[in-house]
Amino acid sequence: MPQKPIVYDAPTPEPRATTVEAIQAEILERLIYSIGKDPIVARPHDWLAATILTVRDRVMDRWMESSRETWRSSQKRVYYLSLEFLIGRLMRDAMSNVGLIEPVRDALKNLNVDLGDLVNLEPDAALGNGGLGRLAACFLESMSSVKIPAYGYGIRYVHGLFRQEMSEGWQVELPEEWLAHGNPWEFERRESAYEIGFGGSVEPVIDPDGIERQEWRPNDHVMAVAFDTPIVGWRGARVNTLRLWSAQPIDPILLDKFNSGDHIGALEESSRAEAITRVLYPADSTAAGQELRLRQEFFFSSASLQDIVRRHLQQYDELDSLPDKVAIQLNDTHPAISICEMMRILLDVHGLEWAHAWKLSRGVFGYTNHTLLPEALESWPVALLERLLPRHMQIIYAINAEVLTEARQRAQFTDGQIANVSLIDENGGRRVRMGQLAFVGSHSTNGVSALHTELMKKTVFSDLHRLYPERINNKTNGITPRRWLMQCNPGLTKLITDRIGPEFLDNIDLLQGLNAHADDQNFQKQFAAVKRDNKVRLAKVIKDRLGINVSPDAMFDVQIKRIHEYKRQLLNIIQTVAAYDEIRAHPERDWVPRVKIFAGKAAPGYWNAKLTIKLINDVAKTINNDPSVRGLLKVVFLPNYNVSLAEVIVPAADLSEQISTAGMEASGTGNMKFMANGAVTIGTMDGANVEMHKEVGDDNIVIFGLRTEEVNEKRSTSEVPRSSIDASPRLMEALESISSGVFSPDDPNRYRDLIGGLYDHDWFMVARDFDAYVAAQSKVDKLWSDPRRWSSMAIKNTARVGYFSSDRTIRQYAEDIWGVSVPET
Ligand code: B1H
Repeated sequence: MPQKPIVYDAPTPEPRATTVEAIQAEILERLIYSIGKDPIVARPHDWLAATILTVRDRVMDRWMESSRETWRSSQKRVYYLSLEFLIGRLMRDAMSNVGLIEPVRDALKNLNVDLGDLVNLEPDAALGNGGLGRLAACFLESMSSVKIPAYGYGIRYVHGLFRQEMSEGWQVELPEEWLAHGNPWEFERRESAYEIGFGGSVEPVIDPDGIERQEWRPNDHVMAVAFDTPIVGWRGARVNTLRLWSAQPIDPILLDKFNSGDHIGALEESSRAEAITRVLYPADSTAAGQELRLRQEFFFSSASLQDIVRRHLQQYDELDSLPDKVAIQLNDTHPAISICEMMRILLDVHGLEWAHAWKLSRGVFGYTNHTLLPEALESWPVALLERLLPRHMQIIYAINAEVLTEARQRAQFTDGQIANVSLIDENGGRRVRMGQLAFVGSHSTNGVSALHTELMKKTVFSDLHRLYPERINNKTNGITPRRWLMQCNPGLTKLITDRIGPEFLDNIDLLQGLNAHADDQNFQKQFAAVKRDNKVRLAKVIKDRLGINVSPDAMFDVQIKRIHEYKRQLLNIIQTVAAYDEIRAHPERDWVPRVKIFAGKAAPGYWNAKLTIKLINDVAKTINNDPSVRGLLKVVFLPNYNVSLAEVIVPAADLSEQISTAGMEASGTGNMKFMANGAVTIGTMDGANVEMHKEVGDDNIVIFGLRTEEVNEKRSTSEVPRSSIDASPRLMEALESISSGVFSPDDPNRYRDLIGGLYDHDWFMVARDFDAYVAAQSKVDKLWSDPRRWSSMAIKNTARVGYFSSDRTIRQYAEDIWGVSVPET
């Protein structure tokens, strides 16, 4: 029953006061009346919940106002569909964006509670693996900050990304429990629940007006229930909604079974339904491939699409305006089945003609590609789709027929080209390629850095690009400067404010004003002092968690990210071993003291990644306990890398390691966070590093290694890696020591195969980039030895980070893809 919201301007209660007294009173009130705890016995988690509820109240007015405004002015809405939102903690972010940090701190102090302790108690919402999920979280914050009416749609996983523990240097995965103490941020919306079907059959039916339609009759259903979280923008510009779906059984207890005495069997449906949203797949840059994953993808796509169409009809009562009022961005192909679901809703539920539905649908969708790695390109067996989503499979065939006819007739494609653009991969078992589906079903397909976008045109999507030459466009990634500068680095934020004024807080491009101070000795000293404070803070974390002493005067050389062969943690650790050998061989030289800091999780089934973690820990143990290095070199692996740990490590980094094999990292976003916080990058010409190099200039970044074309050339010719190993005594010695068991005396063969791979094929060019990397590291040492030079570089990195703000990225999406006008700041 479509129903209009009647009252736009109903009187609302006064917004909550933000004085210390009012906040203090409300925290107490919440503690007693919402949490049900006497302040005398309240535990830290109770105080946290009461504080979050108090902060949340101060976001509510803006939240409602924001959605009213969207209704009232009939603005276009943007929907960001993502299987991952790697949000981290929300409380400090929300308080900071609405200017409540000081009053809340004081209010809590009067209650004898420390705000910092509470902030650290909040669990990370780790509903994502890495860059792709974190990008979605930065985008949500930026869409609110630049005042775009937007919704994030995703899954409310009961268990986010696994917790990583170390057992004798090996990764052990434990379940993550972010909801264990409840989640005070969310609102359950039982009224926003949709039925999601699976399986069954498709039957032709005749309309009242005599037209034949297809009707899907699923034989399996679950409910999708919405949970909403407010996402507040900078200075409360706008509050948008993150709507996460939770799967629940339609019939929680199968009464027939229950009554016949089968009490466990009666709960079967409940467990089966709830399985869908139980856990995040922990694979970064690899397609998961299991049926449950496809169920997750369809479950959240269908719920989101039903919700979007319902909201649109409620306001506009017709569908022709969909592309004018709705933009849906697909975060990679994980939600690509949405395209078929949209078509099904338009065709089967609303009776539109194919051509009409296709035009509307394509007008609505945009697709972002995040990787070209073959193992990450999703494809599903035709047989599986036919069984689980028979109607959607029919629609895929119909879309394919249309595309292939067009390719043949308009573009005169050859058989080879037809095979490339087809949605069906015929090699080795027929499979549906989700990238091709997302591309043809959207009016825009974008890459996430300039280099990556060019590679899209040349490789995976070359023929589709020929067929639709206007469709591919670039939107270089960005990060939110609120979380990744202002909140995580208050010391630096204050220093910058004192120097160039507070205007940069609202216009990040004004950081450019720091260029003029980059060579000012006094400013350099202050900048270095802030960095040192952050390093002291990190050194304490390292001491507390690992018992390792590191000196804040050493260079903090940091590589933190998912562990993956293409990211080349192996290159870094082999260079560390080579440096260790050199220090011992020439103790008299003037070595630059370094702390090599690593952190990151490996996908549970990714053996080489897990072995790399063990190798880092083995090397760490040997080096850290060897008195002959005299503390000149330390190696640290910090367990359980997550957003909150990144917020402590990034501000303390001197050197940022961005050393992926050229052509393999689509963009990277960690690189930008380090840049904002005044670290110097050592990196390859890959992903967004290329654009960072352009922004800071060759003098303020250390670039090394093979370029993309050279990597391709080496891979395609039979050039063997062995020659680069033979030509480099340093490399040979390091490899020999690792593979002969110097670091693993308990199991001397542990690293034989891992290192052996470098001699055989060396797909990731570790051996072939080694000497260049060592030379680049020596250059880093030289630069470090001139503190004025180093400070100048560091300051210029911060000064020039403006382009990598996700506000800029979002403005470009809005203008070029979504057709949404963004108000000037
Ligand atoms: C990125 C992924 C990814 N690209 C499959 N692709 C996944 C692929 O669970 N899965 O099936 C999960 C994640 N993640 C990253 O996206 C890129 O590697 C980064 O270079 C990029 O910065 C980031 C954001 O665009």
